[in-house]
Amino acid sequence: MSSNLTLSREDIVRLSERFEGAQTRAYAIPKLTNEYPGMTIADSYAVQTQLRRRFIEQGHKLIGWKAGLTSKAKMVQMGVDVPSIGFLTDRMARPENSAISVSDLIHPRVECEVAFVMKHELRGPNCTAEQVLAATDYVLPAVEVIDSRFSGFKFDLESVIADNSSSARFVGGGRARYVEDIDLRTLGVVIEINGEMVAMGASAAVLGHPAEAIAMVVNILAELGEVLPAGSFVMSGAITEAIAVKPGDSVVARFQELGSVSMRFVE
Ligand code: OOG
Ligand code: MG
Repeated sequence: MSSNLTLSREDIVRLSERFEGAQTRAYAIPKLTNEYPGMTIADSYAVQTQLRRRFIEQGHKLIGWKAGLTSKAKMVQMGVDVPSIGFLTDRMARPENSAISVSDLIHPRVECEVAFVMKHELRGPNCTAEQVLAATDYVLPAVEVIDSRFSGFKFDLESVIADNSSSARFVGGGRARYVEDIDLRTLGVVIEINGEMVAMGASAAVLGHPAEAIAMVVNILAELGEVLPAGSFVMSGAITEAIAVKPGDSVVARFQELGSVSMRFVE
């Protein structure tokens, strides 16, 4: 992937600083391709990698990865037709049933996802869904709170990957299950906000089977020269479109077989 770089080392470092500022101080910036129309996906992952290194240097702990834009509903909503990945750190995690502040976010949206916890390391390329299932310790339901750093939540694939695929917060919870005990393809999910159903779907919406999304994460990691370590927490991508939230909103994501995940949003 590094062979397709068009940005200089200086540009990559400067852009990672731009994202760090926008994330930590919660302000929107124009999408990157306005300034760098010729940038490539390799450039985008180079900026994301630099951002990850900056956070790790500051003491953030890498706890896993996420797949993004893995369902038709998300691709249609965002106008992008290729999935992406992003990294997850300890600073993004929030406890189940907690109050999540929106004052340090720009325009948060919630998504419901199946999360995998790995018992064995996985390496690409050519990682398959079968290998993912064999390497999985258990799955659990999760809600991701995404927050694009781009104005109007508008972007293209190059821009969103550089922005760590809009990663902001996430909440894992519900009931953990072994993959052999459930059919991961047919899990129904419902999202409720303030008691009203706002979205619903089934897990096959994610690339036909959520384990396919984890295999994709492993194969993109291989292109970045990385492996997926044992113990990683990996989210497979939103099943339905993302739903905007505001202070006062109470969110419950109900998953068939996996229980529910709740949180509320405050100022
Ligand atoms: C990009 C991140 C998408 C998902 O689960 O599809 C994502 C975005 O839509 O802002 O996290
Ligand atoms: Mg997501």
